[in-house]
Amino acid sequence: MTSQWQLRAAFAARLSDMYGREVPAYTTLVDVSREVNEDVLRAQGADAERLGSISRVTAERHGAIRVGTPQEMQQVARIFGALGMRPVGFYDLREAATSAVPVVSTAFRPVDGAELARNPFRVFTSMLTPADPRFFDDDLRARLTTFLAGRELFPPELLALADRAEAEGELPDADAERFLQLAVQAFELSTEPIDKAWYETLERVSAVAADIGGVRSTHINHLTPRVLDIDELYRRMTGRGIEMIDAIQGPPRWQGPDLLLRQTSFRALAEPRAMRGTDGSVVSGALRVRFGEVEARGIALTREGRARYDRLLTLVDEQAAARPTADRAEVARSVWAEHVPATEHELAARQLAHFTYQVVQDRPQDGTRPPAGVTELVRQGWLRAEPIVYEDFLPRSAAGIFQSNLTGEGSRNNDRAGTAYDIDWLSAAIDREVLDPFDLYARQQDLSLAKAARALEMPGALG
Ligand code: OOG
Ligand code: NI
Repeated sequence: MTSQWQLRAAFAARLSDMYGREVPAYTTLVDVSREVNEDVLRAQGADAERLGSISRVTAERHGAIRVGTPQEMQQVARIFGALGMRPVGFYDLREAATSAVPVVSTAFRPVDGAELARNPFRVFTSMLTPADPRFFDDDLRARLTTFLAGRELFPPELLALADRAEAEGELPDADAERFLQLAVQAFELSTEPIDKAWYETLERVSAVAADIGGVRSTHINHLTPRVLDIDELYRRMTGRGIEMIDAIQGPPRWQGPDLLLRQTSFRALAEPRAMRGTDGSVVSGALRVRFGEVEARGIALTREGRARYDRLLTLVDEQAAARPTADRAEVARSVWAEHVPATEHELAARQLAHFTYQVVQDRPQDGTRPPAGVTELVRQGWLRAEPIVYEDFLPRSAAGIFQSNLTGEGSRNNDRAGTAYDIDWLSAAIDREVLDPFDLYARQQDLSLAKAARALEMPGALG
């Protein structure tokens, strides 16, 4: 029998092999990430593993895929459900982007600590929003909807195996093998000729819309390794002559602990794709849609911490706009130094970031009673705080990554009102609850505190 986590690990590994064959520069990115991680480990020792063991970090990947309809999203949810991955978070990239990125997204990932430790594979999954009149007029919407309704991304055999794996928690080895083959195949780049006129019609609205709705299949857009020093990675990739996007998205490099998520990518590469012209002839064309992204993960922020992060982004925007010659990263660094506590201890005490708490086993046992309150318990050596790693994504960074890899701005008509989508809409559309990431981190923290309170025989909740 092959269990869900084994399916997940095998799927991630095979997807990586497949993507490495399709996009050789990805293999370079993985190699450079591994070299950087080894160097950081050598330089920092155990500190380098504070946010995850080196074996987890080395194996860690997130993928990105894009689909066209709620039905397709629901099928994706079944396939990832088979791998023990649940939808977490709702990202509205239409609002986070200034150019035309007509998608809303979620991420499928394991949610349980033990499952994340076994294999943390996650997939950022975006769905096109044809109903949004800011991007699509009635005629184009009708054509797009018909086109999407007429394609099949995932064969029924794959979905049936997925449902079984989800319901039973495992698959017999032969079925697991079949499931993995079909699942990986579903995300390969298709060689079927693309209808050039249709693709270009959509491209005028949005390159993302064309990538999703201009073809009859889906594909993995990128597969992202995790690196312990993303600034160093950026330098080394540039040194190898690989063209990176302009910036590292997310928090700036600074003196304090790594927070949330920092991401960057190499620019989308031209890939040969067969194109069919209006006269029916097939020619070899090229499209730039797939890129190579890399990320560094930090500590999960609380709702309050995240609200502060969002406010600081706005503050950095304002200050950078007021000082057009200043380097944005420098501006961000000084804003952070001023507004973000620079130690884990302070972040915890001010409830800006999430931690789990363990009772210190070798604390002095002289019969004294523990003090009240988590901060004091940590300060006086009763509890140890371990940071919880951020397992999710950031809408503004995601929009930045999308935009820096688009060939054109596309078009959007901001005079029209957008169609509203939210986490509840998405839950209903895919027929399963899209989980709130903040709740997941809070639950993990609260469980550890409840356990600590029991161990210390402290009645009532800590926190
Ligand atoms: C997704 C872009 C966002 C991330 O890691 O934030 C993303 C896409 O290009 O489909 O991958
Ligand atoms: Ni990504």
